[in-house]
Amino acid sequence: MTTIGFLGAGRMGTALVRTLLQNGHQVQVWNRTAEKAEALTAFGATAKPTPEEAIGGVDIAIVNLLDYAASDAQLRRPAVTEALKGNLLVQLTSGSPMTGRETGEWATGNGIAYLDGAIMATPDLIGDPGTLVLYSGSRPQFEQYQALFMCLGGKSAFVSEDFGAASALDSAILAQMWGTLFGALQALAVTRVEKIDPDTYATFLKQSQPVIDAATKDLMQRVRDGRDRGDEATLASIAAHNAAFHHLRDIVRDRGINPAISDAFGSLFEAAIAKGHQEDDFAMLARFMVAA
Ligand code: FVH
Repeated sequence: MTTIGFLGAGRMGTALVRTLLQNGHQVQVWNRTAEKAEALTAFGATAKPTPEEAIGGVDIAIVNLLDYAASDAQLRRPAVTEALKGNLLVQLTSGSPMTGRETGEWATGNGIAYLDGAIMATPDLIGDPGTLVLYSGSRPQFEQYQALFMCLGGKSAFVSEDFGAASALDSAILAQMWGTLFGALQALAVTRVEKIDPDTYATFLKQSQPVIDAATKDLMQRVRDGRDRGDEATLASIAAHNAAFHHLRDIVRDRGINPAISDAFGSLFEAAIAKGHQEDDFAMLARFMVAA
């Protein structure tokens, strides 16, 4: 089995280390607060007092710290960088596409193979067959250790050799999740001021979900294909959406709901209508999300 040097024993780091140990790998672990690394010895890990000792003589170094600032503060120390040379560094700290690319360039420049990862799960799901962890960077190294990566999440996948690709996908998927969560906050504010029982709302939402899912699928396909003009297959024009949106805006205004979320919706409708797109498809709003 593979010997792994692991930096980080927080909630996620602990879940990752325990899963690696359960799958027969040897893990040397360092954590800023040493007690958390020591706790992992009960599961077969070896606790190390410094990061350079944790990643010395291993096949793979895996990092899962709070952020890239914390990670860089360790990885860029000469003793740690030297210990990494000729090995594979797998970064499982959450980051942006920019930090992924910058770290990939730093690693490559120092003779370190690099994979930038994005964990699309909470610690309790690590090791499950349905768990997704995305990787980007060195394809040969992903393929060499694919079985190890798959033990952390059965749906794990290699995205591309662009070091930033995994984090870009992570942020896009999180954006769609936050859209749903903030939409739920808006909806529950309406149910609250209109004194609608939350469970009643949940029941009718579930019955409406196929309509929401179909509209989301149609939007994503239209944006992909550039079919954003109104056509015979348009489900609802911007004008139709905007007319219904104003009912929400009236509730927000009249019932004292925080307008932050509805203002965001309104700003996109107003921008598109100001440019004469009222009869175009909702997909036309995508043009107002990214400067041409
Ligand atoms: N928890 C989750 O569901 C998400 C799922 C998606 C991926 N994230 C990312 O994983 C990274 C770690 O998150 P976490 O939930 O494990 O966070 P904590 O339990 O707070 O552990 C943080 C570890 O980082 C160490 N640390 C913090 N600051 C420093 C520093 N300046 N120098 C060295 N180490 C530092 C901390 O050490 P300690 O406090 O125990 O001494 C923990 O080991 C994160 O990127 C999530 O976005 C998790």
